[in-house]
Amino acid sequence: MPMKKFLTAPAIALACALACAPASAAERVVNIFNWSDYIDPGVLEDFTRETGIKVVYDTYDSNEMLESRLLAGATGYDIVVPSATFLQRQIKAGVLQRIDRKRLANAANIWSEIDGRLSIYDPGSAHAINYMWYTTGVAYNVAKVKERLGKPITSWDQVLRPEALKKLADCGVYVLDSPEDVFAITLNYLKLDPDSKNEADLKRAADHLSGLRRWIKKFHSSEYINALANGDICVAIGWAGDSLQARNRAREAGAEVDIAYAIPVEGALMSLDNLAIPVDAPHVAEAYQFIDYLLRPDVAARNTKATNFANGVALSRPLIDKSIADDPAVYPNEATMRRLFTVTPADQQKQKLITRLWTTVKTGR
Ligand code: N2P
Repeated sequence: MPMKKFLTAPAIALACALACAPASAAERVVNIFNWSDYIDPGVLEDFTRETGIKVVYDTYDSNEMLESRLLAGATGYDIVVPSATFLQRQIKAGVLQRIDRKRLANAANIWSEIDGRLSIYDPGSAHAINYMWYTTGVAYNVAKVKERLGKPITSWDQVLRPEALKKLADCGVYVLDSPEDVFAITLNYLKLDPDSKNEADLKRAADHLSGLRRWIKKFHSSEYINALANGDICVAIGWAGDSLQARNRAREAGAEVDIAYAIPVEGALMSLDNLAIPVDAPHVAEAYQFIDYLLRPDVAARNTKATNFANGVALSRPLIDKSIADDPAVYPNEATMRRLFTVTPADQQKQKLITRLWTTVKTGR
C-alpha cells in the first residue's frame, strides 16, 4: 500500500492563511505521487515555505501500481514519476499532458545528455523531465557474503545461478518485485537480448527465475533498504540509490553492517525516472512550480545527497560531496556506462504475458 505523508505549511504561514486570506481564496496545493525514499523531505518543507504551496505527498514502489492508477483516471495527482518505458506507454494511452518548457525558468538546467536519452521514449521530451537515473544491480552485506563465497559479488553468476544462490539463501535474499528489471537482467545473464519481447525468450527467463524461487526470501521493491541495514538479509537485487541508502542507514545506526553495491561485470540495466503531469491534474500551475523548484541545482543536489540517486540536473554535480558525485555506483563512469543496457516498453499484449509469467515466477502458479 502507498504510504501517506501529509506536509503542511509552517504553523505561522498556516495561521496567516486562515486568518488573513479571504474565505474564498483557494488554497494552493500540489499533489505528488512519487517513489518511496526518493526525495529529501526538507525540500518539500522548503518549497512550501518559499511558495506557500502545500504539498500532499504519497508514495509507491512499482511502476505497475502507478500505471494502474493512471489508466483508471482521476488520480487527483499533479505530478507522477514513471520510469521511461512506462512513460512511453502512458503517453500513447493519453494519460499525461505535454510539458511546456518555456513555463520553466530553470529548464536551461536540464542535463542535455540525459534529456537526449529520455527523448528515445518521449520524442522531443515533450511530456516529461528526468528526475533521477540509475542502475539495477546487487546490494550485499560484505561480511556475510565473504563468509559464504569467500569474495565480493562481481558477477550475476553469483546470484542468478541456482547452486550459487543456494549458498546465500540462509542469510536472506530479496529480489525487486519489478518484472521489467528482473527479466532484463535474467535475459542478459542467459546471453539473450535483455530487451527481448520474444515469447520463447521471456518463458526461458521465467523458467530460470522459477528455479531460483526457493532460495529467494521475498520479492519486494522497497523493504530491502531496511532489511539490509538491519542485517535481516544479506543480498538484494536492487536499485543503486536505495542500496546505498541501506549502507548509510546501517552506518548512521552504528550497526556492524557494511553494505556494498555491485554493477556486475556482465552489465546492468540503466533506467530513467521522470517527472510528468497527468492529463487531468487539478493544479497544473503548482505542478510547474514544483518541477521548476526541483530543477534548481541546489535542490537537485540535496535530493541526490539524501537518496544517492543521480539526478537530471548537470549543474548540481559540483554541489554534491565527492563521495557521491565521484562514486561510479551513483554516477557511472565511461567504462561502467559501456556495460549498461536499456530496454524499451512492451506493448499491451506482451505486458500481459510478462505480468502472467512474473506471477508464476513469484508464486509457482
Ligand atoms: C526509489 C526507487 C526509484 C528507482 N526508492 C525505481 N524507479
